[in-house]
Amino acid sequence: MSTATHADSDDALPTAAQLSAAKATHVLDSHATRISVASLFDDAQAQQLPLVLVFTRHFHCGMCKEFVRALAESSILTRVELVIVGPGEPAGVETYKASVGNPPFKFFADPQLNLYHALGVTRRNLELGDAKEKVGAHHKVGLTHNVISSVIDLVKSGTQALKGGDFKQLGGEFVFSEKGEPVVAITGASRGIGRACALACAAHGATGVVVHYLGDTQTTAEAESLQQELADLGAKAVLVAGDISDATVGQAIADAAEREFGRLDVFVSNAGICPFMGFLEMEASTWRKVQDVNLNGAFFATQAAARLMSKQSPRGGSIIAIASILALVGGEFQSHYTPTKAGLKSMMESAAIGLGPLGIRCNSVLPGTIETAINADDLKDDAKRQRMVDRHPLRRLGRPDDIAGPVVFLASDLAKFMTGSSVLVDGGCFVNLQ
Ligand code: RM4
Repeated sequence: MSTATHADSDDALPTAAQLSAAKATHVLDSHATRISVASLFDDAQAQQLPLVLVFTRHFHCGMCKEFVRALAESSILTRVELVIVGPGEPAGVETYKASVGNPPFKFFADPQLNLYHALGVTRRNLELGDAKEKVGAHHKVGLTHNVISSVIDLVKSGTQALKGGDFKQLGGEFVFSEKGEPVVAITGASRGIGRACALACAAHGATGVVVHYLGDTQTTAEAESLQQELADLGAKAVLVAGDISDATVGQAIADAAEREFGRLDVFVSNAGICPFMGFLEMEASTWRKVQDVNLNGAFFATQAAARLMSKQSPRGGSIIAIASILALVGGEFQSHYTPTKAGLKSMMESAAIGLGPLGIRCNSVLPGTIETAINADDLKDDAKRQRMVDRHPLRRLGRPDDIAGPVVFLASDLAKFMTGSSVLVDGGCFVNLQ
């Protein structure tokens, strides 16, 4: 697995916390008007361009001017939203801009160095003083073109990244890659499919995970051990306990993502129960409980996640509901459960319509028979188990990890044109009629 390098130097990737700190700062235009850095991200996103911030050492620094002039001459212009930030006073902005040939970039002053400090741009740019022999590598003319080609490479790869002494690429299209820092929240994540998804997301680059779990003794112990496993993979996990049927728990999950990581990129609605029971024996309380956890709870948590995704900057995200093959077919002892799974699939289809224009994709995964605690009792019946195995062309039942891959795919930008879809992951069980 690869993790993002954390930013205690100019060469490192910015952390999610640094990005959110940066968005809370302001820079000044030449009229000394305060411009929020968050709005710079929004503007770039509206144009579907990555935002590249170029930090100058001084507005009067000759080498920085050369670097900016070289950027102006390169083909980078059409592919990024370029913003030059200098540590001087706003009065110097126009003079500086003229001295580099008035390129069509945005120029801002950051006299208090708030944005510099938020992103950790200090080492070469600010702390070296003016002594010529200490001037950083980025000031050497020969490197300017290398830096520009690295910017172009980054832009082509679509990754969020920070590299080199003088530029920070901080936005653009969200890519779930080793260089990104996606934040994921998963309900019912302490065990089974939810746990496998959390681990797979961390293994594929997520550095922040909100782990929701019920909160009894067993799931608490599971969540704590998952937190450790995620830490070993380089991801920070925040634990949120509670019954998902309570709408405040769904809100607490979104709040934890916002508080701890500044955003939420991927939400996996996974929590669900299935106390197997015949249709004639079904008690009203059991029927209601299953609707409350599997469908009502999923709705409230998904809505809270979507509200956060719709207001964050850059906006958007990917929502994945773990439904079931039983959204499509029946289960003799699952007449309470199958409507909730059909409901989840349907909910993603409807949510996809309203949330698509906000950059939020909504899809469902339909697992087949995956061996977890939910069906352990049911599968103790050897004859039934064998019958189920035989129906699978792949000749085995599923494992939680079988579902994690398709979830990571849907979470990632590889699935960027998928919304409102449902992906059946069942080892071929569904199609095996005769
Ligand atoms: C799954 C699948 C399994 C069933 C569980 C409870 O969605 O249908 O076969 O046992 O639900």
